[in-house]
Formats: sequence, structure tokens, C-alpha cells
Amino acid sequence: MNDIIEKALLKAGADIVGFADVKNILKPEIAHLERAISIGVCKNLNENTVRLLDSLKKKAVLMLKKEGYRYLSIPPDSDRAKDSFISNLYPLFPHKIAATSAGVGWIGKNGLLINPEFGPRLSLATVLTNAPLETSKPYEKSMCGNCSLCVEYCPSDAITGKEWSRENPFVDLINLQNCKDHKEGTRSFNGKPNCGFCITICPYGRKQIKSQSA
Ligand code: B12
Ligand code: SF4
Ligand code: SF4
Repeated sequence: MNDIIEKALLKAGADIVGFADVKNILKPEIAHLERAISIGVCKNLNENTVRLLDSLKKKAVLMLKKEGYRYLSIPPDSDRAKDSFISNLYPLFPHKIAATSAGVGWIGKNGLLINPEFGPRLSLATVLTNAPLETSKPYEKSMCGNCSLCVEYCPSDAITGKEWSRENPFVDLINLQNCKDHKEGTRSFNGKPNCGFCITICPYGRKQIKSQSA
């Protein structure tokens, strides 16, 4: 079933699809769903990207449903979907856990999921399921090495320079208040708070920016 799902999602616009074993990681409310499908697209998280990720999630869900499996589909902009009963479950499972566990990437010093090919430029969505999918080897530690460009150039000094590992995954990487305060003053084209300099500066996946703008 892995192959069918992966091929269908890549064909429909995903740049990467990973499969994770999330048994023993999940909170009790969702512990019956032991697999996660991590879906990434190499685009800024704007309205079009949210729409694309939503359609990719729906595609995965339809395939799981057809085979009689259970699922919980977590939207990319989970923080904006606050008004439904199901949205109470979203904070129980951040997208980055699925992505590192599926071997899609590691958590960089900038606190973001870094994929060797796309760098931090992936926007993410997740589908949890009880389908017995085959899974990949998780990333165990950060591969940032000696690089500290994001630490040096973050305009709000939010990035502490500490390193993520699966053993110690909630280490203090980012001073979130600094980041939020800075973002409030820096609006994107659609009027929403934005910055993302820690994405632009990361050497991983820089060539993807060129190929996107070509
Ligand atoms: C709230 C939120 C914010 C807040 C707080 C950020 C934060 N780090 O908590 C603010 C407004 C500051 C923010 C800023 C940004 N955000 Co934001 N944000 C979110 C949101 C909605 C929830 C994150 C959250 O609270 N997670 C809970 C905490 C506990 O987990 P976490 O920090 O996400 O990740 C930790 C765990 O995953 C853990 N972990 C990883 N692997 C494993 C494995 C195991 C076994 C375990 C136990 C744990 C573990 O390590 C991580 C680091 O400690 C997510 C969407 C989502 N539902 O995930 C997007 C999301 C994290 N944001 C995203 C982006 C792109 C940004 C910005 C770049 C936006 C911008 N252009 O300015 C900045 C970057 C700031 C930065 N350097 O982190 C993307 C990240 C994509 C990527 N490649 O990583 C996400 C995933 C949205 C998406 N759908 O793509 N964001
Ligand atoms: S989004 Fe901007 S302010 Fe926030 S951590 Fe990244 S570079 Fe720093
Ligand atoms: S800029 Fe360097 S230190 Fe920061 S996340 Fe990218 S590789 Fe890691």
C-alpha cells in the first residue's frame, strides 16, 4: 500500500512522502493510530499551499478509507482551525514528529524540519492511520554540523544554537516570543505576520529556490 499512496501523492503535487512508526509516541487519545504519513511540498505555507496540502491529505484519506482503515488527518494550518471538535486533537501531534520519524529530515538549529534535498523549504501535513504501512528509519540527530548561519543572522536573536536529537527532542531551540514579536512587525504580501529568514539562509535545498523561480 506504501507504493500506491506514495506514487499517487507525488503525481498529485507532493515533493516528498514518508511513512513513520509512531507507536509509543502518541498521546492516549490517538494511540490507536500507529502509523503516520508525512507529506511535504516545497513551497511557502500560503493559501495555495494549504489548499494543495489539503487535497493531498484527502487523496491519502480516500485510499485508506477504501481499504477500511481508520485515520486522523492533521491540516497544515492546524493553529487556524480552532473552531471544530476535531481540532482539539491537532495539538496532540505536531507535523515535525511525523517527518523526523519518517526519515524525511531532522530538526535544524532553526527549529525547522530540514530535508537534505529541500532544506527547511517543505510545508508539511500529516495523516495518522492504523493501516499496517511499512516504515522508514527515523533521523536520530541533527545534521547541521558546524553550520550556524541561522543562529548568526536571525533578526530577533531567537535561535539559541542548541542541537536537536530524538533522545532530547524538546531542547530549547527557539525563543518563540522573540520570533513572534519580530514576525508581528514584518507582514507578508497577504497581511499575515511573516519572516522566514531562517528558511532563506539555510544552505540545504538552496538550489530549490532557483528551480522554483525558473
Ligand atoms: C505554533 C506554530 C508556530 C509558532 C511557534 C513555533 C514553534 N516552534 O512552536 C510561531 C508563530 C512562532 C511559528 C513560526 C514559524 N513557523 Co510555525 N507552526 C506552528 C504550528 C501551528 C504548531 C507548532 C507547535 O506548537 N508544535 C508543538 C511543539 C511541541 O513541537 P514543534 O516545536 O513543532 O516540534 C518539536 C517536536 O516535533 C520535536 N520532535 C521532532 N521529532 C520528534 C520525534 C519524537 C519521537 C519526539 C517525541 C519529538 C520530536 O522536535 C521539534 C523541536 O523541538 C506548526 C504546525 C503544526 N501543527 O505542527 C507550524 C509549523 C511548525 N511552522 C512552520 C513554519 C514554516 C514557520 C515559520 C518559518 C513561518 C514564517 N515564515 O515566519 C516560522 C519559523 C520559526 C522557527 N524558526 O521555528 C512549518 C514548519 C515547516 C518545517 N519545514 O519545519 C509548520 C510545520 C507548518 C507547516 N504545516 O508546514 N510557528
Ligand atoms: S522566522 Fe525570523 S525571527 Fe523567527 S526564528 Fe526565523 S529568522 Fe528568526
Ligand atoms: S542554517 Fe545551518 S544551522 Fe541553521 S538549520 Fe540550516 S544547516 Fe542548520
